[in-house]
Amino acid sequence: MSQDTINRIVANDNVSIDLKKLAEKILANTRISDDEGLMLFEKGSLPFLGALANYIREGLHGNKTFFNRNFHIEPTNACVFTCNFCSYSRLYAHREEGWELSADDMLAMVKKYDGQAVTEVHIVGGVHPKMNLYFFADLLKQIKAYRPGLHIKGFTAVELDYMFRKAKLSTEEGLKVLHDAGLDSIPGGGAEIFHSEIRKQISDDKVDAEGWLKIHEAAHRLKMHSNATMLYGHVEKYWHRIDHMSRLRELQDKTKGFNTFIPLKFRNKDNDMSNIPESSVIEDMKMYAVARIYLDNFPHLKAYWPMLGRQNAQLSLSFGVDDIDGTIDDTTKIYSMAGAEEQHPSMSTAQLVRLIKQVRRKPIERDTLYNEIRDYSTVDEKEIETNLSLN
Ligand code: V47
Ligand code: SF4
Repeated sequence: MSQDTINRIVANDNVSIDLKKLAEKILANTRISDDEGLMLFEKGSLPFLGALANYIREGLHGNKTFFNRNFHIEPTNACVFTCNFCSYSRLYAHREEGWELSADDMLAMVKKYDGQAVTEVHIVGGVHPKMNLYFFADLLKQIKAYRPGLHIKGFTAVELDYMFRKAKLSTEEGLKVLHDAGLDSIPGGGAEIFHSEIRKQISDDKVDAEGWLKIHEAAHRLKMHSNATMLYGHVEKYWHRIDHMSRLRELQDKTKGFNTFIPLKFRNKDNDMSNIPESSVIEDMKMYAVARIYLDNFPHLKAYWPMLGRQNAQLSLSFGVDDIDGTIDDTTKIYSMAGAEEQHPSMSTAQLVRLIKQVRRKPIERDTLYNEIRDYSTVDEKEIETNLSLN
């Protein structure tokens, strides 16, 4: 977007003086306050927010849009916790309705990708009382022994907190056991909404905000990177979202260990919050845009396509997003069970590349840490068709 277009949007008569002043601050790359973030949510129109978020996105990454080749392993959906928004877990007492994979099953899943250029495995699941720290440390060692180059991003702070408490280890000790066994980085799940007023209503019994942040801080101190999520669009107010992002921005100032922020849209099928309507696409795009503007110290903003759908993921690339996650290969059930349109989420590299090119962005394959593996913008359609249809 040209500077002229931005100026025109910002100078529009319908934009209040306060918003105009705020836009000038944002265009000068100055950090905005919590109150200003709230003003964006409450008063910013979609084109206004989109123009500003896109300005920041293009300043950071130009047209580059990142994706990776990955798959998930979900060890179990039995869970000792009872988050009201979760459509996926089965209480441990009813685990016959779910699955529990053995270490051999999970290693077999890794072996399925022999000869395929995947770079990351994402391991998360329910919190199972018998799958303890040492079970997972052993699994990590086996995966690393089999495929040393595969980046293992695994276990939300919720799973980690439970494992460490059960093993009677401190956060630092527990993380060290897993890191030494092969854990490379930590995904962003389990953050939900930090503020206790909302957390009590939606996920009362798992690790609290302080515990979640402490685990990510300890991981960053061990030089492990991590991501951060926020589950939005249910009972929270805009100010709870700002409070959530404020705590993340503060920790990021201290450690610089977060790679990407991932707003997760609440999906309402088959869970205890099914009476709550889902947010509109306009609200979703506003969420991305405000996140891009507010979180000035997060290098990346991800739209997780299995949750949002392909077309909305494309749209989000004009609202601050620079990353759409990966090939996935139909290996996650968290969102399909919660009602996402993608019932079997899987995209080949060619499909991801086309999706990004269709909206005139530059597809860049990355690894988990955003090292660039390949720029596909100049690869011709024929090669994409013949060589990239496989994962
Ligand atoms: O913490 C569960 C969310 C998260 C629902 O780090 C739901 O790269 C919407 O964190 N509606 C786990 N969301 C998944 C996760 C994640 C996903 C992709 C990439 C990364 C990353 C992390 O899924 C949970 C929770 O916030 N979730 N149920 C639901 N009904
Ligand atoms: Fe368990 Fe995670 Fe579902 Fe909560 S969101 S019930 S911790 S699987």
